Amino acid sequence: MDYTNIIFKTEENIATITFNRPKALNALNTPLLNEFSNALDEIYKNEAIKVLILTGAGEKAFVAGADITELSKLNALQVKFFLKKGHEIIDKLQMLPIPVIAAINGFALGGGSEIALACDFIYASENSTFGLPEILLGIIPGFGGTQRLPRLVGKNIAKEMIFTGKMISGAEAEKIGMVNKICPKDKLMEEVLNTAKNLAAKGRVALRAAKEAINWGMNSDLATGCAFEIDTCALCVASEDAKEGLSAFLDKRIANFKGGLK
Ligand code: CO8
Repeated sequence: MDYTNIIFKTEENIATITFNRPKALNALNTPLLNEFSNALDEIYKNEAIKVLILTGAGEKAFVAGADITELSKLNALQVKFFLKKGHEIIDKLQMLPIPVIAAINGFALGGGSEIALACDFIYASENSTFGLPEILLGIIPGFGGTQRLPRLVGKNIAKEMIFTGKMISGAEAEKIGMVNKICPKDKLMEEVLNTAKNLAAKGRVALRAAKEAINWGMNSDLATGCAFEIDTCALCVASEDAKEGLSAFLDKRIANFKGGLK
């Protein structure tokens, strides 16, 4: 597939998807969502890729939401299909078996915040702005915001953001636990890449297991989550990276993880 609404590149073992409609502040229209979905499928199939970074093209935005121009022409049934497509893609992003870091370089509004909420870490530049402003359009978040935001920051903070539609700075988003780290604008990608390289050097099986245990556990009760953790941790022990990690400790040397799937 040719990509025009996103830029998809892989350097060494780190993939980057850049949302690329800067004239519309990278708003999510159907062609962009199709390309994003296809790129995620490519990443699923490519075992060499160990970390994914998401960011936005241009100086102003990560993603300013779903494309309001496109949405305003749809009837309720068509909106339902559009939203279902969005949910399927964002679920696929969340379930990706590798770490995903959102590098927020400006506005992350509506669908932009909702994509970030499905990532594992959110790093944001000092000039970033977050918000779920759908209420100001007479609608509500439709790409998972009413579900993922309260799970991350708590029910009442999420309600305040969603009921008022207010925008908050990256620094405020960090304070409420939505953002992992705030970086100077010109250092954002450097910081994100440093973290991505750190993660890429870890055992792939263990990273995947940790991500699954946390994601599934957060959606279940404590006992179910702990039972899942026991099984997943035990399975990790069968991996070559675990053999390497455990024997490196006993040999008093630094582990050299190959990061394979065995
Ligand atoms: N969709 C389409 N175009 C957009 C969007 C968007 N979400 N955001 C910005 N643009 C376009 C503008 O129309 C403008 O285009 P043009 O130059 O052709 O007029 C261009 O991007 C630049 O934008 P502005 O001139 O507005 O830039 P400012 O710096 O003045 O303002 C803002 C930046 C504050 C980000 C402003 O553009 C804005 O408020 N954008 C909309 C943000 C928003 O409401 N996002 C939520 C969208 S809804 C959603 O994500 C989920 C919907 C699910 C339910 C759907 C049911 C129908």
